[in-house]
Amino acid sequence: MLQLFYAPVCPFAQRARALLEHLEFPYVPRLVDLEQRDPELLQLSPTGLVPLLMEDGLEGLSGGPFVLYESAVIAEFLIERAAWQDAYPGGLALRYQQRLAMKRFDDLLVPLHYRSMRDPSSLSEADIAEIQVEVARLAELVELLGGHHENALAFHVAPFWARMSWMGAHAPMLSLLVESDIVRFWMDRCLEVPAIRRTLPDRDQTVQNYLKKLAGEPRNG
Ligand SMILES: N[C@@H](CCC(=O)N[C@@H](CS)C(=O)NCC(=O)O)C(=O)O
Repeated sequence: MLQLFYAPVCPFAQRARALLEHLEFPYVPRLVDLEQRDPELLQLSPTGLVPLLMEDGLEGLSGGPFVLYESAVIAEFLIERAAWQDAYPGGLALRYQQRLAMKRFDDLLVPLHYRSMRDPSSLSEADIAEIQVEVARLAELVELLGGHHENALAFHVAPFWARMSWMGAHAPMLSLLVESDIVRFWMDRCLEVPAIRRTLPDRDQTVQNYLKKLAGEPRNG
């Protein structure tokens, strides 16, 4: 049986939870309080982060339980296990452009999003130019996919898009993403996928959490 350690507020964890639901895997949800260091999670994962997926029907390393952490890896595991054919629509080139966009989303856009929420003035001209290149590539990709929005790329970005749009003016990255109508409309449609919509956290509580966290953090910390 699969078990998922998650926190509703966490967009990375939502990726895994929404995929579990979309692909109709039976699983045990294990709610984690991010304010407390969960001893079981810390024992299972070297990062101590959510999401963490555990499967007691598979063998882990060193005779331990089979665990996966890192949302992108968990997503690949679930996609492969469900043999989800539509996860990456298109031919070879298009499939790998989607994977590349997902990697750039995590490596570039997500860190800059968090950093710019903490300190909007930290976004340099070079950062903005880099973001704009990725947004333009994403728009092109969405067009090539004919707007298809029930795929791995959608589950990857939609949890962040929801939270970012809820944060409004507190999320400087938002204004760069909405420069592309194609990207904005597509991301809004991704939020209509039932498993993504169902696994969204409470909006007001999430915004309050972020604001509290931002107020408590040093601006360049
Ligand atoms: N790269 C990781 C990031 C996961 C992550 O940052 N999770 C955060 C919540 S959104 C967490 O568990 N934070 C708990 C902590 O820092 O103690 C992934 O993709 O799964």
